[in-house]
Amino acid sequence: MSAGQLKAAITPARLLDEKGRLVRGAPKPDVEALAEGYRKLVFARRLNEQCGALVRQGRLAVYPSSRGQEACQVACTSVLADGDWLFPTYRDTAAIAARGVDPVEVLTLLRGDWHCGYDPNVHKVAPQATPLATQLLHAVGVGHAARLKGEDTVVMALCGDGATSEGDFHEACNFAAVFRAPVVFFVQNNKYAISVPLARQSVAPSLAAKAIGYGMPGVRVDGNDLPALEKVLGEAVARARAGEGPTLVEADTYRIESHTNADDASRYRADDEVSEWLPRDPLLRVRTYLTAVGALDARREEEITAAAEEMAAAVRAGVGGETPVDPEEIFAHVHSTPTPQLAEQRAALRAELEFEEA
Ligand SMILES: Cc1ncc(C[n+]2csc(CCOP(=O)(O)OP(=O)(O)O)c2C)c(N)n1
Repeated sequence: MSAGQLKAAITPARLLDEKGRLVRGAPKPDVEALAEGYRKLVFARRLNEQCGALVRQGRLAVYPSSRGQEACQVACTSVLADGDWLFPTYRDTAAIAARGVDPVEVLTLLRGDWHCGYDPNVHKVAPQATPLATQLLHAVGVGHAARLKGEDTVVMALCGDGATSEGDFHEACNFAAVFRAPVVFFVQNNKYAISVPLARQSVAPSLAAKAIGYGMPGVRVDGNDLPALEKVLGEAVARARAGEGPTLVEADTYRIESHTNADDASRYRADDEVSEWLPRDPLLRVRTYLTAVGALDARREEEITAAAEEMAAAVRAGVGGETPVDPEEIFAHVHSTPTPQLAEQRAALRAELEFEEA
């Protein structure tokens, strides 16, 4: 890209305003596609709620909720073709489900199992990454390899605002830009990295502005506006597919709940701040718009709610049961020949378990 084509994106792109009205001059969204998007938003919200309940019941070890970020979760998958890849983080369970993976399979990892539950190759969804930004390098590798093989695969790589401070983020962006890898870096800027607010994370004019340094376009979009997200991400995907290289997209959104169930957000942010974001709810905005244009009525709303309830019941049934866990599995699948230290630890654990059983 020439220097002239690059400029810092600061004002987020928007199609629907906070009251669910089309912004002046915005193209009218395809109502059928938006209605389907709304169904997915309701499913994502219901999944977040259900997982929160399962954590409180001790059925899930941990759940990083994407409540408030559901439009990002839906949009980043709806713009992908079947053969494209998604590289999610621990917070992107709802995105993986929106991609079509059975939520029960997705939740295997968060139940504390050692494998990711679903087959990444079948769904073209990488395992959820917990180490920050590592997945971005893997995503670039997959995209670059596809390009070398002459395939038109696009890779959607997700991360949070905090992850943009990682070295891996820098390396991934730089490599992708230099080699024109077909990657969309999608940063869900939810304003916090656990307790670290954005202001302590970066003083760049925006996170999208970081793209300039790598020589790729950076776009900022309202992360609670589903049609705007689909437009911006869709354009980035088309660019990548056409061989024009990566794009950095920053979604301006907010993490409504705590980082996880193990965190108490009231210790580092004011309730007022959360209250300010609640009316910007991504579901409300689409619901208001669809209702106003006559594409959503009480009957359709009931049908969607009933289907989401069915999904939640299936999640409860699938995750609810006790699964026998073999504690020795922690030593498996690491080395083909265990190190002497691991063998010693395994023997010590076995002796302790036998002692407890006796
Ligand atoms: C390399 C690495 N360092 C630290 C952590 C601990 N950690 C887990 S989540 C998190 C905050 C990440 O914030 P952000 O990237 O904004 O994503 P969010 O959780 O808000 O979705 C941190 C520091 C980690 N998982 N990996």
